[in-house]
Amino acid sequence: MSRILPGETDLYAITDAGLSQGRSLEEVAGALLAAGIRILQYREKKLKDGAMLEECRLLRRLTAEFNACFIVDDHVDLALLAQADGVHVGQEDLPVPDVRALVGSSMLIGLSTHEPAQALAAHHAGADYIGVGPIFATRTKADVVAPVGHAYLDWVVGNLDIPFVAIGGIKRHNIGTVARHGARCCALVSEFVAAPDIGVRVEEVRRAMHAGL
Ligand code: 3NM
Repeated sequence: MSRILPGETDLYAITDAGLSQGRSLEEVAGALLAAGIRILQYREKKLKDGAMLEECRLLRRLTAEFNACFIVDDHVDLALLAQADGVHVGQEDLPVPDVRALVGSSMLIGLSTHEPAQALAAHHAGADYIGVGPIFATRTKADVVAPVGHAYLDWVVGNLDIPFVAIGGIKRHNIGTVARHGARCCALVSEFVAAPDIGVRVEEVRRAMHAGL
């Protein structure tokens, strides 16, 4: 089990079966972890619960081999059953205090936020970290709010002391500006899982982030 927070590591990867170019979850996750990704989130919107539980257990085994942190999106029950390190919820999912009542104190809870009021509420409710986004336009998440650009990110950097991960439309070519605005951890979906060579892509993204390109 590895409780690693955004900010303790620079990149946060999220799975997406539909964008993975026909590769298996095991292949994609294995490539991400071998490339040094330390936080991996399982995000799956189509499968039934039984199939998702099997995939969560697979990812739990893989992340444990790499001492990486394993987070499950949305599904508190699957996070508990697969002994994940954390669960990530959205604004319309179960409220953070109720999730805490279910998962206890040792499991991380992440909450997606899109504006200052939501970030403050997340902090007060006891979220361990927040998602800050979408920084740029993204087609990966259905029904996502309009991009918040850097304005909301700047507000979080200037006003809150809570671990956070910037997300939404982040790519090799723009991650440098996100880093320059104070994001110490960025989450990427399509840029990683759709890459022809995931290991090479993670290296390129990391280099661009730290160069502030
Ligand atoms: N959450 P990509 S944006 C899962 O703003 C998710 O809360 C967002 O995918 C938020 O890196 C997003 O492919 C999708 O743009 C990000």
